[in-house]
Amino acid sequence: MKEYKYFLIDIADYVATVTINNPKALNALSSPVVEEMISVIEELSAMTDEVRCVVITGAGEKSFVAGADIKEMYEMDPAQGKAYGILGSKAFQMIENMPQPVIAAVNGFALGGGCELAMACDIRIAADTASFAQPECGLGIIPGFAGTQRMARLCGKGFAKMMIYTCNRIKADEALAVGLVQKVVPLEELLPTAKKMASKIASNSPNAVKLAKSAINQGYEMDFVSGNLYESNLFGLCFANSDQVEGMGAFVNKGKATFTGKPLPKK
Ligand code: DAK
Repeated sequence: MKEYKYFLIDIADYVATVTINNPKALNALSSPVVEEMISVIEELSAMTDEVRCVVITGAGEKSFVAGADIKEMYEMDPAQGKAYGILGSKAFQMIENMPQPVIAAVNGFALGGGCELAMACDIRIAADTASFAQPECGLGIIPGFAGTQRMARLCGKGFAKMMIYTCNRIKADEALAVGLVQKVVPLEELLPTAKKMASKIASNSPNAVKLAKSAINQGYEMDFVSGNLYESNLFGLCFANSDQVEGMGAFVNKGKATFTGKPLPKK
């Protein structure tokens, strides 16, 4: 992989651990950080043979991501604001659509764009020290990296409105109660827990996991019947991949499946 100024990347046993490394600004997402993030996602998305699951976290013990860079935004004119919004939204959509699942290991503040980044990931695991907020309305803006959309979809409109209108910060246990995160663990157990979950995902068929991600993400935006049809089409595609033969063959022959995610040769 390329060398990055703001990202540390470790790849082992099919799991890529990506650490956002801008600790002086509590890992705030300045434009250079977001530009690098896009490049990191592009690289990892193309590495499906080596990477089957991604864990994303923040450097240090205090902050996952403290939001978009307020000092940078303070100086922006409308055109620059728009360009920044497009850049950030592109990065988050790329995370949502990358072939591998992404687990956010939320190690501290997940504020504004930080909470939005976590919501763009497939699964969120929080340290018990983590906190979440959308403070934008207190800064004269609204969430701009799809926070209004993803929070309402993940936790319901009432919760999203309460969080966004009040700018109140909530703790990890409250985030768990509303489904904003899926698990809360002590800080020292955060990365081991996230990596263990990532390894479990990586042990399954990468083709099936990729298609399941697409079925859930795309189908969620459709009416039920269309989503069900979309799922059926992807289900059919499973049978064009060696993982289906491997997985079912292992069951039939009482063995253990070793998945590659490779397509079957065309008949
Ligand atoms: N941006 C820039 N720098 C930040 C930052 C941020 N979001 N958060 C913290 N820092 C910097 C601080 O300025 C400080 O730097 P120095 O002053 O030492 O140079 C350093 O990080 C340490 O922070 P503190 O000294 O403040 O540390 P504390 O422990 O006292 O407080 C805190 C931690 C996280 C509670 C506090 O730093 C804080 O309230 N930070 C701001 C959190 C926040 O409001 N975040 C939301 C940002 S708004 C858009 C799309 C999306 C967005 C915007 C536009 N478009 C469509 C255009 C998203 C907006 C947001 O995310």
